[in-house]
Amino acid sequence: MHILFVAVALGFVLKEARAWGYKNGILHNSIWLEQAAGVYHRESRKGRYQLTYKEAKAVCKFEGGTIATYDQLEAARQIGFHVCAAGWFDRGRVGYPIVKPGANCGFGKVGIIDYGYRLNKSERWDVYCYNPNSKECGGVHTDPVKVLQSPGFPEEYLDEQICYWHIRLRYGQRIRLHFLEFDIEDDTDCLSDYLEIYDSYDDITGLAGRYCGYELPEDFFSTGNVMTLKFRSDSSVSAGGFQLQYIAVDDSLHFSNDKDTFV
Ligand SMILES: *[C@@H]1O[C@H](CO)[C@@H](O)[C@H](O)[C@H]1NC(C)=O
Ligand SMILES: [Ca+2]
Repeated sequence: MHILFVAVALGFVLKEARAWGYKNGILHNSIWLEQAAGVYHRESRKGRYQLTYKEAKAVCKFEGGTIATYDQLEAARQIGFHVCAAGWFDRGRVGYPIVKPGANCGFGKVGIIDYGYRLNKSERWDVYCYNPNSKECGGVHTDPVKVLQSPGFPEEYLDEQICYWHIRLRYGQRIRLHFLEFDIEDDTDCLSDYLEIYDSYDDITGLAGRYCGYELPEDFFSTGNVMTLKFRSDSSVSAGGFQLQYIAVDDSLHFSNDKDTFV
């Protein structure tokens, strides 16, 4: 009885820890995209705090969005969007949204931590983007079995989509992904359009594979009870899209992934 209790309590702790992930010391809640009405945080591929204002706007545009306004960021924050990293937003303002007060972030305050309008637009920060078109896909999924598909499936997906599906099953369950249809613009290294699988509850840690082209990916099994899928399409050339089913499997069954199948 006691052991069960500890296991259940640990489950909650793990869920919490996974929902709030760290990357480079940045506390980052990435349940956000579907909750935050299209507002999301990006850093440069080179790492934290590398973007000038001009580059920051280009990053958002590349993903089919725009740089977020203060009001969009605040609206997102009010429904749980929390990132401990300063980024540009509209009109050269810099700040970050804090939901949970913490000693190491936001000076113990809650709200938009506002660095104000920067006079020097060559300063380097991260960025907050807004992409309202991405609201129609993704989401948080807790059903034990579900079919997920690219936006608009079975029609071809549109350009400039970004979708995040966060799957969270009961503690003690794992997730089996099984692909039914797969057709994403084919290109070396899948730089144009892609589906990414993360063996974690965010798109920060646990990247397990990036897929494009028309070969059905192998089944994938999560390590724990959470998984994230990210789909992105660029500004030209579409394809048929994808459809997959995820299925809850009992943790006591030992499945493993064939690492050779990962791109
Ligand atoms: C503006 O910021 C950049 C990057 O921090 C710095 O190199 C540059 O000297 C600053 N320019 C002025 C005029 O302060
Ligand atoms: Ca494309």
